[in-house]
Amino acid sequence: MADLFQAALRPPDEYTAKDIEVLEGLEPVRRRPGMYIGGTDETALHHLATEALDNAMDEAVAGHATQIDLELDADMTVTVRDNGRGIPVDPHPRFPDKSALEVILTTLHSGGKFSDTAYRTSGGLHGVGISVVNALSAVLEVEVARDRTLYTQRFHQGVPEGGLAAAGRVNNRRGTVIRFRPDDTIFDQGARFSPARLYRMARSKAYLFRGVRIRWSCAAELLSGSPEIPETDTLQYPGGLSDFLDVTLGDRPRIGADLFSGEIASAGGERVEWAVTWLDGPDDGFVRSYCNTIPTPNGGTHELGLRQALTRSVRAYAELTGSGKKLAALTADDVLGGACAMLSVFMRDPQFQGQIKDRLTSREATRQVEQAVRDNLDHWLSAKPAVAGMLIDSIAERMEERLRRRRQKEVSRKSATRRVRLPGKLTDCTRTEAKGTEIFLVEGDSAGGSAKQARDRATQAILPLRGKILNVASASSDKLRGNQELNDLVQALGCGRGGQYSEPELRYERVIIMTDADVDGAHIASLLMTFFFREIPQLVENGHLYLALPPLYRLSQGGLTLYARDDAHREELLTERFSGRGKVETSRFKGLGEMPSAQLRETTMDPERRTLLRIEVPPRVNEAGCSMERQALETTVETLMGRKADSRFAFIQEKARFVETLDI
Ligand code: 0RA
Repeated sequence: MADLFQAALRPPDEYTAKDIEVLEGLEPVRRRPGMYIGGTDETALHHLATEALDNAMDEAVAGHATQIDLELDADMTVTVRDNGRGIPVDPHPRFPDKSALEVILTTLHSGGKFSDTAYRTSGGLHGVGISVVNALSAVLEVEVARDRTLYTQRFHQGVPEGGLAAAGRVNNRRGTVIRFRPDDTIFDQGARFSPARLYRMARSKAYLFRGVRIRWSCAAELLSGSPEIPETDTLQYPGGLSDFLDVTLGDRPRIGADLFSGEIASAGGERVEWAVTWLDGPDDGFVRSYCNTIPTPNGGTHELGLRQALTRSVRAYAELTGSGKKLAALTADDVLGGACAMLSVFMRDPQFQGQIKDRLTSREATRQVEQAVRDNLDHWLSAKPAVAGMLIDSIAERMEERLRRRRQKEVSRKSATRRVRLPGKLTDCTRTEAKGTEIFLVEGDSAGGSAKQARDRATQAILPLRGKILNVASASSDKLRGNQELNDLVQALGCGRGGQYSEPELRYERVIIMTDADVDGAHIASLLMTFFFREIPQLVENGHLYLALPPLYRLSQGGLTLYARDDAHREELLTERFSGRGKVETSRFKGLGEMPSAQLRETTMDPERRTLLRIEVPPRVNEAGCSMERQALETTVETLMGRKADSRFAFIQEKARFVETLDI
């Protein structure tokens, strides 16, 4: 095999038409690697290994592989081997002249998941796909043992060097080997993997999925700088997340000897696993969450479920045992502050958000996690009254400490003279530093009134705007500068605009556009987004701009109340969540101003329960110099919002075929 591998370093003997097509397919990846792996630095380089390992992990999580090997050679070749089903080698249904394997390795986003029955839960889908690893490798070699036959194929910078070859018979082996050496010319520091980083990554995967054994091996000469990393190791942890917490916490003092841990699997192969313990003392703990073994450092819906379950269960237990008063002002942060928690979910077709997809947004995860953890914690607490008592005391202490700090801050804030002049219409929040605060831009005074009632005074500010604001894409610059409404807005934000923008002076962490769930609301939101994009683009680029998603309908039947965003969502809820028996009371909100403040809080403003959309824009420049994606966006904004009505008209005509229902 070593010889074959050497041979792969030679330039390909011949290019066929097929190869050229493939080259075109992966060319964007080589041209702009940053778009696919988040940069060209050391972290980005390690994404290649993560992706290869995630693919093998998928096969294990789906129940088809039990063993994975991860090897790092002295020349920075990485090998990932699994004993799964083997990547399919038969002709691909959509490209009959190519094997499925070749399509998976040379097509963006095919990722092997072209049939959604292949995986029950899948991490690789979230990743960029093994084709990206291929595109960015000087050499990639794949071996598949399937149906007693060994197949091999090699690629050079993503281009096949010949077709898939049957390389012999194998009797007692199946699975996939991916062996690659990243392309030195792509990465800033060349292809230099850190053995420690790879080892830790493999170890965390083994903790996260206790059904797998990962064998590690690394060329000895790479290990001189990291004595703590073994040359070879077998990573297998039957205790899963609990083992991880035990090892990580060592002998730091905890409340109670036993961890609170458990696992709930549903029939469809979806699973929730957790391990939680609380530190004894004032130190802060941590929450680490994962979906399909992929870290979600930015949390998301699954973490929300955990927070809700822990908070509700602790509160209920305190009330049950007569110490409810002690926890009267309890928040999720009080409960989680001292907790060390590991949460791992496995789900089919997970949805992620964010530039590096590190936040889970699948809605159903919240309910699944909350239910699983809640029931178990209720039992756990009642079964251990002594531990539960200590826990409640410790959480109460945290809560008291938080209240004390808040009172102190309020006193010091009131005595400080305010330096900034703020517009009269702004209802500011009481917290003075920007972190954790948000400003809601709302449509009209009546919605502003409701929002004021619904807000959290400490962290949420409200600025009502007078209906339709100026369209900055078609206004003259004089008109723009003289516009009181927009000047007030900039004043409230504190950060200045255009070339004067100053990030540290931005007075809020999030700027949230909250308009009615109707066409006028959508228009106002578009005008505001245009304003920010044109006048304060840095604010958008830095991820501060959001859209709130208020519901359009409230549906209730018996004790069940649900909110629907739009007509389609209402239909979905009516058929899936309500029973056919009995009437479902439906009310349609005419606007945010009409909505009772409790409902506005619950559906749209409460950070624990709402959904926000973050407005993301491509960066102005990227590795290739000027960003084409950004250019395209500028053009779209000009077409849709600019002065030329005829280009807008052309756009509408061209896109009309995508309209499914027209609500007029
Ligand atoms: C697509 C379909 C099937 C398996 C795989 C991909 C697969 C991909 C990788 C990547 C690394 N190891 C892998 N193992 C399997 C399902 C094939 C079938 O139904 O037999």
